[in-house]
Amino acid sequence: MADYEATDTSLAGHQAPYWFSDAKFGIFIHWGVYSVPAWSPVGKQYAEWYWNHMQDRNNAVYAYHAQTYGEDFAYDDFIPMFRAERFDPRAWVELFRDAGAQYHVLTSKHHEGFALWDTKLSERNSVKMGPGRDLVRELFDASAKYTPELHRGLYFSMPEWFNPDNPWMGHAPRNPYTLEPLPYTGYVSGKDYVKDYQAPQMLELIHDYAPELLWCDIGGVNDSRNVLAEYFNLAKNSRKPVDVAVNDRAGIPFHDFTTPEYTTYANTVVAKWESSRGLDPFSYGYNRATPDDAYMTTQEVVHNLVDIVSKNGNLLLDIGPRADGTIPEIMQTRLRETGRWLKVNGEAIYDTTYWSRMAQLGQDLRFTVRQGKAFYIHSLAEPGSRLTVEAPVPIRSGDKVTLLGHDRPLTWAVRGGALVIDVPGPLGRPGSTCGSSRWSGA
Ligand code: FUL
Repeated sequence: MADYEATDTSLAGHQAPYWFSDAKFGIFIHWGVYSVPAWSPVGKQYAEWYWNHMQDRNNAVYAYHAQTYGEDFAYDDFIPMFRAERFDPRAWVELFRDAGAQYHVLTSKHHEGFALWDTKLSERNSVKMGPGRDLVRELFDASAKYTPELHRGLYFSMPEWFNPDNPWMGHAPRNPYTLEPLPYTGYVSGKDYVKDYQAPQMLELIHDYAPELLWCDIGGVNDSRNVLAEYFNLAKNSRKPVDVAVNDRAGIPFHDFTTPEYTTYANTVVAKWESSRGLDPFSYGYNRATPDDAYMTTQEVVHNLVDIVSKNGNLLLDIGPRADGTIPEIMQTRLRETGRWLKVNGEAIYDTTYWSRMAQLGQDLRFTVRQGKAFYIHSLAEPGSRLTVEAPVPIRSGDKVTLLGHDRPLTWAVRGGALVIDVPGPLGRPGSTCGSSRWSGA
């Protein structure tokens, strides 16, 4: 196949790779300078937007910041407090693996413009300031070494709110209380934002870190046609070709998948999609104000995952580490419990496809298929001793029905056009009441 060209027609020939379609479950990590203040009204707005929120006198962050740090304390004064001193990349990736995730996506740079890798395009990065470490490199190296089965992705914000060269968004930094101009720490202005900075940064990531997934954000001004053509060609022509994926936020029409945020699609969408959200009720970055009992329960995670997978999506579940690099206990617990559910039920999730006739939504049932091998019924509600499936499902006499995690086959019958399965006791397992039954042709 010829190389990709920087045109919409040529890029349109690219598609989400199989690994991505099959992976179903990834971990999103929002980590940056915003992890230092890590505050927002709970469940209302994203904590990683702290800098933006503090500029607005009507936002709770504006008052909180003045009260907690003082009006003279600039956002960039948080940079030296971002130290990552307890960051243990091996522990991170092993946690992701134990969660049953198949890929991870770290914010290489969020809208605050602070890069977590050793970018040569600016000193506003984690090697020159703050941690003094190349956090992307360390995570990727640990992942390649200890969890080679996980796919490695990077989030990249196309605009930066307060980059003085960014023609499209925001304004150069100012003290929100006095409106005095402030420096954009580590950055020398006067560049062409896209040509001299944004696109070369993306290419640095692509060439030096080889992410298998590029999770762009916000779009806006860009040189994405050229950047992505180069990305695809590099992946395709490398000695060990890799299949890479790009989302729909690079600022051009082309994409491999769409990205509903803190929401999912109501029905099956045949073009590949991935829904992201935090374990936090409404934040990707860590919010110190969120009480443990406001986080998603494991049952909610599992239900979300099953619902999304049954409609052809992936779930990219986000955690927000603290500034020191530790992952809050509640997030670790939720991930490990999800992993325990997936250990038993993963065969009904990974490598499956959606059932063309969709979910039995009213009945809290979801379906997935392993082509030619098995059909899975997921019950999001506790069915009691009998599970009735009214939706037309592909069962024939002689087929065997089992409940994942139980050995013995279940008895079933077709009554009045509905499939009725006898259920052996409650489906509930610690942290989850989602049972998946498999049946395969006898
Ligand atoms: C959004 C960002 O503004 C949020 O902070 C977060 O990164 C989310 C995944 O994408 O557009």
